[in-house]
Amino acid sequence: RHKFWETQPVGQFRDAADVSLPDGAIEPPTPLSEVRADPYPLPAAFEWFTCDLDDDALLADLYALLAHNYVEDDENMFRFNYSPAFLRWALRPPSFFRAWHIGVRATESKKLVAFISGVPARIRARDDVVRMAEINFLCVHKKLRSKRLAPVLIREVTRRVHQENIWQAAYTAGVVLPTPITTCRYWHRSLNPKKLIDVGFSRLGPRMTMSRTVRLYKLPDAPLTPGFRQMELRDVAPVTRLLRAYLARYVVAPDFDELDVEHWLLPQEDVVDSYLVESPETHEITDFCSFYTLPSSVLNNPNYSTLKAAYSYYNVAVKTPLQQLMNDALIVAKQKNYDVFNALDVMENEAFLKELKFGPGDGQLHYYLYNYRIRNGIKPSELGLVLL
Ligand code: NHW
Ligand code: EN5
Repeated sequence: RHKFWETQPVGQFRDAADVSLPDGAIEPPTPLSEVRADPYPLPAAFEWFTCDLDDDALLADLYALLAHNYVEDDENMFRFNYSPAFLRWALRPPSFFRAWHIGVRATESKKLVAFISGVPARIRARDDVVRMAEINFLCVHKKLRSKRLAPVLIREVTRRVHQENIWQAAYTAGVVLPTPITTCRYWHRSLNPKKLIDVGFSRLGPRMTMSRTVRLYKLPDAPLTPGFRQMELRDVAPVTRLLRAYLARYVVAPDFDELDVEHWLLPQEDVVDSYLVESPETHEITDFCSFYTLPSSVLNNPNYSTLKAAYSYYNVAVKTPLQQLMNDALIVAKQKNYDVFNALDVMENEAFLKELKFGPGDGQLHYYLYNYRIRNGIKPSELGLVLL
């Protein structure tokens, strides 16, 4: 059934019932001298190409490949439209490897036709902090689909990760592969309901009029929590402490240090937004919330070409109730003109989704680990990891 995935060190469906298999690495590392030294062969007329994201022309080519060929919903109405600035942010965290930004181009025309990337991360599974690669942006041009190019890209990124003496990876996908550690649901909170209905992202509920719908999703003009403000560089240390203490509760979560927090959470316009609550009395940082910006192209609509979406990222509520904190996140997203606020049912998110008028989407997100077994998997609420 899975000609490629059956050959890989991932949980196999047939082993699902086997309780004797231990948690942890599925296969041991091999000596670095045994890691294949040269790239896997590509079909004739294509060549490997390590992408330099400092190069604005290359970044524009990568942006265009993804904007036209990356992930769509099941009815092909929307396609993710990651911005160039977002891609640069996502692909250049602390200690990134340039060799993990892997393009395939047509030898003759030099046109970029496929891509896969990895970035390094420390991810904790139970009490085991593991150096991993986070794999993302796997994309093959629509005209080259179903030619078994994806397995070649995956083998090549695996080889380059192994060359750095890293033997595990984390990735997410909308499709079922062997074997998810957990399966999450997307939830959506309308901020601009009229536009969402006009583009077919949502529907008018039964016995609802447009004006009742607009009223249902109305939000205050400004955040309600005293001391709610944007995160700044000076907040990196307290936010890191807050986040580390919080993520310690989850079975699988990133192990963030201050450099990671500065990179992943310091606000960057139209890329990532972070807010915190600073106690007006003690000036202590008590709570934190964040979202990233990932618009979708609206396919085949005469009136609109793009949807502006915010995606819930890492949130920590200690003193402020989580519901109130996330309501403020919705309010600032609305102020900034987002059309919809999306969230997965990970971490404690179930505790605010219904109350804040999120509705379940038609998409799922499956989480995977490569060469790392977690017996019986985990629940979405035990997952403290959000990938972009
Ligand atoms: S998920 C988003 C993936 N991208 C898209 O969906 C974009 C639109 N689609 C495409 O570009 C986030 C193509 O359809 C792709 C497949 C390229 C998806 N993950 O070339 P063939 C990520 O980026 C398997 C993994 O003929 P294609 C995460 C499929 O099951 N495998 O198909 C990426 C089959 O194998 P099987 C996927 O449609 C994680 C084989 O590919 C997959 O022309 C990568 C068919 O290949 C997916 N999303 O191209 C793994 N989709 O065994 C990282 C299909 O079933 C692993 N397949 O026969 C870790 C590596 C690092 C380890 C380090 C130690
Ligand atoms: C790698 N990092 O299916 C990610 N999105 O629900 C790769 N649905 O937007 C994998 N189909 O439900 C990504 N509206 C996998 C996800 C791929 C994209 C995807 C889903 C997630 C989505 C929307 C639009 C559906 C259009 C038709 C959806 C309903 C919203 C409604 C709002 C009001 C309250 C009820 C829900």
